[in-house]
Amino acid sequence: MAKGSIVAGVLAPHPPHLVYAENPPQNEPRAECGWEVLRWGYERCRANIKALKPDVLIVHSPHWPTFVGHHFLGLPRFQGLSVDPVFPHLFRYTYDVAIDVPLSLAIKERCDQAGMTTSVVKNPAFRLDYGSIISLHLINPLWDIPVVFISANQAAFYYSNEIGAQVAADLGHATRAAIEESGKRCVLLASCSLSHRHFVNEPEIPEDMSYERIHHHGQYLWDMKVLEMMRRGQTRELLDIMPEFIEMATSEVKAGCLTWMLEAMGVPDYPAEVHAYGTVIGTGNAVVEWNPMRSGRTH
Ligand code: 2X7
Ligand code: FE2
Repeated sequence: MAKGSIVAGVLAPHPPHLVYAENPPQNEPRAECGWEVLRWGYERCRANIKALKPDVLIVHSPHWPTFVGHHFLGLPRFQGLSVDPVFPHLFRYTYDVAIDVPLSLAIKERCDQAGMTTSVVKNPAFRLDYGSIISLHLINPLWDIPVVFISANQAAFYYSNEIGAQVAADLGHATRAAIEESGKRCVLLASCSLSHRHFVNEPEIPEDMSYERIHHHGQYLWDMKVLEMMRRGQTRELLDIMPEFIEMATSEVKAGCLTWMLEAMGVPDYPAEVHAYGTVIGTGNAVVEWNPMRSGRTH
């Protein structure tokens, strides 16, 4: 069997507004428009990912936070209604998701071997988190590729951002080892925003773009700094400043998603492709693709 590989990694933010504005049949609320720059960026990224013909999409999301280790899904199918607790008027999404259970359990096994705490969800009524569902929908609205969900273990981040990063890195290395053994072509999704201060009031028409802007300038400067590092392939340096970015911009990368993905990909030193940057209720969001084939690097 050929060695499995990570064929791409995507920073795939999950504001529910983006699915709301797309009006897919799975989502109840209807929108007129909104957040086009981000949505068009997702469109371009989606085409690149589709061209890679991945066997599996693996997603790590802050909205499946766990406090005793990392959790994995152990059933082949989950169906249900996902409702964003803060934006229930924007996101009420009926999902039907196929899980790659062998790969999910193989990553769990690799984590166990590395001395990490894990557990497996076997409750068919378990409700999948909205962050993962949104990123997966925006990357593959047809849902025709099996997925693996990984929970965000927050215990180490409570201790410090630096220790949190170490645990996220261990998870990344375990993920990569399991993928290589699986023989599968995988795409990783780090489901998070960049800067994450947001407004607490919404306009009467949520998609009224005359209200949409960054929460404050300092936050924008941080987003531009980290995007420039991604565009230059300075990923090691980015990981070095991540603890400070988390503090200064209240960044959602605190959940470990981006660190997990970059570490699993071997800390790529080639330029990432920034498909779009935009704000959603004041937060900074970017769709960014690390694709070794497109950057001229092979595995
Ligand atoms: O979960 C989110 C988010 N991360 C960013 C913006 C708006 C809503 O929800
Ligand atoms: Fe979020």
